[in-house]
Amino acid sequence: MNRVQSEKLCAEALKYIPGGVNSPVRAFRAVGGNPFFVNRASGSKIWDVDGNELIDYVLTWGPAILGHAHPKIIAAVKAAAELGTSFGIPNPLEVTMAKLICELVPSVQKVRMTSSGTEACMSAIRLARGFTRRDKIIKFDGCYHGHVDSLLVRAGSGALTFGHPDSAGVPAAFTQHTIVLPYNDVEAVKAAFAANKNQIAGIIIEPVPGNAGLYLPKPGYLEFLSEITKADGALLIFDEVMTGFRLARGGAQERFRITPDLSTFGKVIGGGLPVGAFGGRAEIMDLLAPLGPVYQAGTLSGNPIAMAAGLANLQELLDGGAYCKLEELGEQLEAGMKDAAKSAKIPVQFNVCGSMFCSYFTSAPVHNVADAMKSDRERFKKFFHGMLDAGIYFAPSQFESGFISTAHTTADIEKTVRTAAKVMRTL
Ligand code: KE4
Repeated sequence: MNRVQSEKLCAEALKYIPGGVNSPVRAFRAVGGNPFFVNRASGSKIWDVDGNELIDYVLTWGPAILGHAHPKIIAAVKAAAELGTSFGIPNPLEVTMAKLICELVPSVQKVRMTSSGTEACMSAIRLARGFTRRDKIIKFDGCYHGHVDSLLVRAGSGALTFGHPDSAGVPAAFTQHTIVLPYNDVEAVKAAFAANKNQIAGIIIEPVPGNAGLYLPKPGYLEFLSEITKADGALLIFDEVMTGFRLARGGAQERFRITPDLSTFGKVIGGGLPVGAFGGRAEIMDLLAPLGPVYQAGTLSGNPIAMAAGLANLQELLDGGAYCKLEELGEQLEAGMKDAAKSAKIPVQFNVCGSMFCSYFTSAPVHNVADAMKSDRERFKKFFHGMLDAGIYFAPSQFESGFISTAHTTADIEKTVRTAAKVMRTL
């Protein structure tokens, strides 16, 4: 595949941007080679600067759930931009967005917008500590909640990809209150609470982890976390930045019928523009400034253009059969990828939850990051490039989730699984 222009841009970018990228996972370090550059996208397709068309299963890491450049989002952004790009003064769209999130997610009685998922998670942790007057936080290895100092401990996504799950530059003092446990391990959580009675402010968890590839909560695991936090007076924080409004209208908490105390959101609610949010019971949220003592702020929080894009995304998702279509496409991809692995006679664990998925090249099931680390990453690299050269873009790391949009067609999925069968035979 001709990537001359991308290579030129990459060389230029490396002069001015660390690693040539504004976010590490884009750098292809996990799969080798240089990233391609994109300047156009529509529906399920992206085009790189050399004109190569690709079926996109990264979808800007989740936000493009309707596919790229959806006409209703573009129109909403244009209309909002005509009226001004930012006011720093409350605007009506912030109220519309807050009301919609509260309607869709019953556990959220009040919500505060931010400009990223990192900010949302950082703020939710601070709020949980302010509400409980406790310091300790439990997170799970392989889960990623943005690049918050106190949570960059055995984190997933790029941190895991680059082998720095505990980032440099984070003083030990900043993580001394962070307890990291294996995901899907009930006994480990029981032991942590027993050893830290009435000291844990909360658990923050990706209900369906998508930052070490993708794996699912074991039956009863999320219910157990809800019970043990309630019993100890700790809060349960669902990080739904990736799963929110994707795995169901009300996110993973609707899909798995769990009521967390706080939730964080991002991606889908921004329709591709910079947005995050965190919300929960009013008695907790009302501790936030200007009402209460927990400070949190943001110049561009609730930005009118981001609100317009996010609202257009959500409203379109709610209007039609989007969620049924996402489930169907996920099932089609799952069936096809499993058949491809069988025909190629190589061990693949294809994990899927609705429209999120991941292929692990291993014969053993993957239920946590320790299992994920056993997968054959050399095979993953070859698979990634084989698919890319055939015009299909999967996430450039074993430790990321793939995404499907309502713009993906049956033909896209058929081409993908047909190609996968061919590429897997070369691995
Ligand atoms: P942002 O600060 O990147 O908007 O959100 C952080 C975040 C928080 N929680 C979860 C569950 C997330 O998945 C993320 C961000 N996801 C990554 C993809 N794995 C963003 C991609 C990137 O870092 O460039």
